[in-house]
Amino acid sequence: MKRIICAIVATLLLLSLSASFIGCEDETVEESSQAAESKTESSATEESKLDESSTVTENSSTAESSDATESTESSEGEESSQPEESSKPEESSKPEESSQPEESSQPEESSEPEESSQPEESSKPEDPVTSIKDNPEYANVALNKTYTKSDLHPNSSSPSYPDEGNKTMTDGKIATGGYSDAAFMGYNSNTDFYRFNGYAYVRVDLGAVYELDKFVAHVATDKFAAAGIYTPEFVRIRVSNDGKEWYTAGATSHKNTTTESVLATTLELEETVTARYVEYRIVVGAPGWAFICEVEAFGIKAEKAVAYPAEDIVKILMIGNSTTYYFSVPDKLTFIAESAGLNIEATYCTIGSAYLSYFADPSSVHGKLLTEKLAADKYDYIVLQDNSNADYASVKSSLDKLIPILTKSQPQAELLLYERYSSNTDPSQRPISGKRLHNAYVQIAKDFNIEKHAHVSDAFLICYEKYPSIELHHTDNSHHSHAGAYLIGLVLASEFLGVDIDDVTYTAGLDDATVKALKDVAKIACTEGYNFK
Ligand SMILES: [Ca+2]
Repeated sequence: MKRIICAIVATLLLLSLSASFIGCEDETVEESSQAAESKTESSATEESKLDESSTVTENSSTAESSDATESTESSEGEESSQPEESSKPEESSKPEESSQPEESSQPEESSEPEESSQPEESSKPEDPVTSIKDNPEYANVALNKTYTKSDLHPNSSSPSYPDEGNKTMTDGKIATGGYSDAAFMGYNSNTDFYRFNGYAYVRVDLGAVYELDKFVAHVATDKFAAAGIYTPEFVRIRVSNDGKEWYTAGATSHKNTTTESVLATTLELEETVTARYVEYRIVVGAPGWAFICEVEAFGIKAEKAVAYPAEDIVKILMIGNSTTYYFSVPDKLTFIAESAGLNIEATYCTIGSAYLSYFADPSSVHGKLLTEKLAADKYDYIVLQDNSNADYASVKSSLDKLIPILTKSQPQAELLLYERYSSNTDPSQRPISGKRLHNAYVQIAKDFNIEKHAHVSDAFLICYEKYPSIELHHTDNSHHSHAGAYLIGLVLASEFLGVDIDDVTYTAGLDDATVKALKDVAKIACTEGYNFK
């Protein structure tokens, strides 16, 4: 009590002393709020977009048809019709980011006796002095710079949402109208590039090396969910001084909204990085469209390029189909592992409907994709996930061909089995096909001496029984949902990487009760497993 009174007195004293410094706080506040939140007065144009909205819906339904994969088990369509799935991206995972810079300018922080026992507090007051934000040159240095990008549209029937003269992303114009505002560019999770890689990208050449501390992408929100347009789950920011060596600076976060048209998903760094090139990897929310109208990078001219910190990173290659890329399972795994203190990088090698045998044929699209991914990096782990129609004999015959290719190219990599869930659209059949899948993967693990085997089929079966209200399947009633992807990520993180599920703070924007239930399910699946009758 005495300490608190002392602290208050000290604070009051300090407040009066430091009143003259308060002005400098405004600058910081201004920085963080310059997100340029939408002006929603559009709507006049809204009707004229009806035709466009049908284009969007059309395209998003074609999205599925190529996933015909689990043909007998899955039905196609409507990736885009579930607005609520993606309505809570991981804002909760990094709430403190945007508020951190200001802390240091609050005078009372340093005056409280108990604060001084925390070593990091005492170093904070220096930040504003060294911050590049204080430099009068500090600005969005991506403005009007050139860029390259991944493909925008899934097929030729979709002429909408183009890039206007390859300038839309950096022309300073932020959409203020509906989703047909020409300021938007559209990315769709059904493009080949997206499905093979798990992201779409915009790569800006700043023209010179800059010192940067903040990255923003202005994106359309779930306000347009009915048209199949969703807020991206996040944008991963990668930077490079030379266009060859890349460094992952982090991922953006935001508070989702359904009332505003546009939000600024933002990454703010505590330590600056230098870069000439900035890559924005857009990871869509619900499968469907993501609309972007501007990317920004804030900083000042750098005197010289500074080498990136050495990354102690676990690299994982994930080979499979939509059961891996749907709702970005590799990214869910990454965030789950990162929140528990592991630094991992998960690379997609995925094509809708693929069987593992397809990847063993070097002349096929699948085989070429695998060859490219194997040549690109050295992986610590390679995850194998087969089509749900592949029975034990089929998986075994695929792996007889595929494993020699993998071990020849990546002798250091440990193979891991992702025991996939049943994608049967008839819930009453899932225990039967779930058991079949479980048994097949157990036998495969023995045959090929694969030690780590993620019991995802077990987890789904446990969840259906213990928490029937949690919807693990998407609106097609076949693929997994956003919550399903989170559960898969938990099981993979625990069984592949040894992550303690209790240490996981990432929530994927799911509510507390759902996160608690899914963690409970994952723990049971990874220890006892499902009680197959
Ligand atoms: Ca723009």
